[in-house]
Amino acid sequence: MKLFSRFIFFVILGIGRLSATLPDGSIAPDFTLTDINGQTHHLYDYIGAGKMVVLDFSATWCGNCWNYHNSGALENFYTTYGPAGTDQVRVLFIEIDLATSIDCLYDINCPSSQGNWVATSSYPIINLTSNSTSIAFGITGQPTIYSIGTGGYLLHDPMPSVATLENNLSTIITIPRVQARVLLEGPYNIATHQMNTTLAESGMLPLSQPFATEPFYYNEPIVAATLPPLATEWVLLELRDKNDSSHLIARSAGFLRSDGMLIDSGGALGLTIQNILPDEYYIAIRTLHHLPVISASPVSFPSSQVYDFTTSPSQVFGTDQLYALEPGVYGLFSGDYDGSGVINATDYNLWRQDNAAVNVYAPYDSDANGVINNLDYNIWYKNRSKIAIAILHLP
Ligand SMILES: [Ca+2]
Ligand SMILES: [Ca+2]
Repeated sequence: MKLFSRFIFFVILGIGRLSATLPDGSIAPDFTLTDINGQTHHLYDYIGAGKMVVLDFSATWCGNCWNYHNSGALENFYTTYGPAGTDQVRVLFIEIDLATSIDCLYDINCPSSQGNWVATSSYPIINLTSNSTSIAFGITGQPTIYSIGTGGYLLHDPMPSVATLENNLSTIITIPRVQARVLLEGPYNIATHQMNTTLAESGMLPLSQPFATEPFYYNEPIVAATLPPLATEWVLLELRDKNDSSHLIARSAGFLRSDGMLIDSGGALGLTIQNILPDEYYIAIRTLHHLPVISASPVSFPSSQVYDFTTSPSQVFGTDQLYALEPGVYGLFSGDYDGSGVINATDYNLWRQDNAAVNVYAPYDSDANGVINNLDYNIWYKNRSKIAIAILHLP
């Protein structure tokens, strides 16, 4: 039985492409699998939620697998860092031999099985009914154990100890950030070469992201406990498909610091993006009142680099999409009060209906100072008929 099972396993794998253990740093292929208790497990959901996922590809007849299983390393690791512990980790045992039944996992009427695998495992057990997952993960022997971190990167360790797994946890779980620098025409101050922080200083800048309304409809509850130092204004970040920049992949909201650096609601540089695998993406930036822009080309993610929208008009896609704030320094055009991507009479009408307000946080506040007056109109007038590239227009 044991030999027969092994024979079947390798014959079936042999039908697929030549397999090899995936090299460290590969992106784990996605799967959705159902465990022996009927629970489904979607790998990218776990990765997107910031969990490290450990996959133990084993077979019930495999002696090395049984020895490793009984070392308790995965069990101990799961107890400490799994859902009942710090909740940083998911562990999945994946039985790869299609010829072994669920009974073999319980060592019932299965002479080839090394023992009762279920009794010594509090983490989920999956009994594969197709080889597609084994093939995708390049399984050529067992056990094969992968640790998968945020961003989907995987590491292969033959039979990792708890210490090795803890090291993986500390090194591969870093939630990637998008880093960018953006200046806004309205609050930009030529004297200081920074953006004014008048909204924050006057208590007008909200703690909650303001993009839930039309036309953005971004409803993530992003709230700052307190305003980060030097926060100028909220921005909405978009990641778009490298092959089709009209395709929105993910969004997040944060602040621009007075020097243009994108910061999160806690003041840290960059914005975290959940559920995003390493790839290249276009970066687009929206605000309540400035014309949106998108990077000239796709940008690697994750990356330690800051994408700087301020250094040249060629940093953005399209012509005449950035305003020269001063020689060599560029910012977004102000005056798009309805976020449509076009500066026109519709925006002017929003300003006109409330053009003498003080102490407000309003999209028709061109210069983002909490006061609505002719200075805002003047900026709109200068920029009227400016148009963002079509894929950024919002209805
Ligand atoms: Ca508009
Ligand atoms: Ca104003």
